[in-house]
Amino acid sequence: MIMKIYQRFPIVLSTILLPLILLGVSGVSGTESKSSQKPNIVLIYTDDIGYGDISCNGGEIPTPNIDRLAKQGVRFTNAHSTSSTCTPSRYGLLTGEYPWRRQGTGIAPGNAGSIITPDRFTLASMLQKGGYKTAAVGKWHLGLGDPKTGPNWNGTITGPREIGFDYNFLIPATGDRVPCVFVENNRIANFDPNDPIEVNYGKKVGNEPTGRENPELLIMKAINGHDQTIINGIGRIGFMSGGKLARWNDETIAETITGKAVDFIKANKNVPFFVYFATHDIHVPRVPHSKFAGKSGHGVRGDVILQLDDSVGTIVKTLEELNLLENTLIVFSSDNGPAVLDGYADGSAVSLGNHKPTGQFRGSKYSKFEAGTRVPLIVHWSNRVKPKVSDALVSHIDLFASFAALVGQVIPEGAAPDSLNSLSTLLGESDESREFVVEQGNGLAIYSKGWKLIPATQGAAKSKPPKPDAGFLIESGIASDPQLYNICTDIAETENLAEKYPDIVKELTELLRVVRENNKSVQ
Ligand code: NG6
Ligand code: CA
Repeated sequence: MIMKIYQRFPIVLSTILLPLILLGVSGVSGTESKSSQKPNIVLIYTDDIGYGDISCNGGEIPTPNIDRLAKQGVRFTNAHSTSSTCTPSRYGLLTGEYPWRRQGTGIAPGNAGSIITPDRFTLASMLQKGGYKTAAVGKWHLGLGDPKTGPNWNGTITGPREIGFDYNFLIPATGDRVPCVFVENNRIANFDPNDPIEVNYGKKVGNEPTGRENPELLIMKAINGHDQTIINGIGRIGFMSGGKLARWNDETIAETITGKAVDFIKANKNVPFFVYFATHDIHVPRVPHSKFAGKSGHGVRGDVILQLDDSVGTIVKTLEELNLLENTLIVFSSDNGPAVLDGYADGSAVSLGNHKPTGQFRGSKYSKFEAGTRVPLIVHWSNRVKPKVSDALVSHIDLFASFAALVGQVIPEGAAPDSLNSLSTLLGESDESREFVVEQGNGLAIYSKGWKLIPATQGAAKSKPPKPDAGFLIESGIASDPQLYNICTDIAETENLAEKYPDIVKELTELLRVVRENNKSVQ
């Protein structure tokens, strides 16, 4: 097997290089008439939606709008985000570089400085260069402002605009982190200069109650540190004061950000546009609008799945009404696998019933087991994509080079170093798999040709098979012994075959070493 991997490695590189060189030679730049035919691109990047959370993947909560995209498009069964948490996944998606190659790409606090600096060539700047109007709407969680000192909340807040997004409307970090305000085009939306905002992740600021001091004021019980400043009755991570007029209403986050995405689409209907629509759903805190509260029969987590599906429906309906659906490439996916209990005791665990957020996979968000990064992926484009279920191995890291190929943009040397053009697979025109994917949890795992290796972690406990009927487990995958699973025959990663196949352990260990040490996937 070693030989196979090593023989194929250069082949992969040449299949990547060749199209790039060809594009370079032909110098595709896009004339006016051509650019008007370019497909619009809407990338719906959901938060913590597990593989099994949508009904077309077997979920119990109906998601008719998402299912419609799947029915008319390509539904992938083996698609991966780069990481099993948000910040690194989004970093990988937007830069085409594996996040673990860079320091500072872990889950970011709400006052982190910009993690992707203005000198970087990003997915958005590539599309902007290709003639697209670009927008980032929704959850950001990639830091803002000065990379070292963080944002100036009461002034100009640099960030997405500086890395290729013409328009932005953002939740700065996550719903469970302060500041609980929206940022629109580099300023706090509804900012009142007489009520300046202060944010601190170390010590209390202002005199508003915290979840720790006043748990009786909380509308949902906080666990694991979600007990700092209380905003709208919910304990958050971090402390904030001021900005009272600017604070969001948790119940209307979904409709607010969906409305902003719709407005952007309407305003740009006559030019090619790219919308990175990063939903807050279904991250914690889960506060469904009254339209959805209690409607799923599976608690608030189910209700926000309904809410997410409604947002997707609103976007699709807008495209349809504007006659744009046929020529819009819609990509639907998630930044990482599912969590059920993630900071608030909101009753989600007991409300699951037969709903399995992870589908048949082991692990969860934060995990190196499959459920950490194996996420839903649907590609819809009526003009070009034919309905299909694809089992090809694909990764978010490749969206950058694939979109570049689609719009005829050449990626400058050094940019998007891990992104390979897999456009034909993404459009369902080919079944070609990636050679491997690296799965980042707390540490790295590698998956290639049906085998999955989770290398040993020094000092950890020995690996254990999952307990039958253990319900929803947060499992990191960290263990002191190497774990090898044959995903083709054991999709739930139950039987560790590392002792039985030491050669495969060695080969995958070596492949992972090469990928890490090369500093790039594209030569
Ligand atoms: C974790 C939080 C979790 C969530 C996550 C980020 C604790 C104990 N847990 O650190 O609640 O906010 O970060 O989720 O603080 S993500 O989807 O944005 O990566
Ligand atoms: Ca997430």
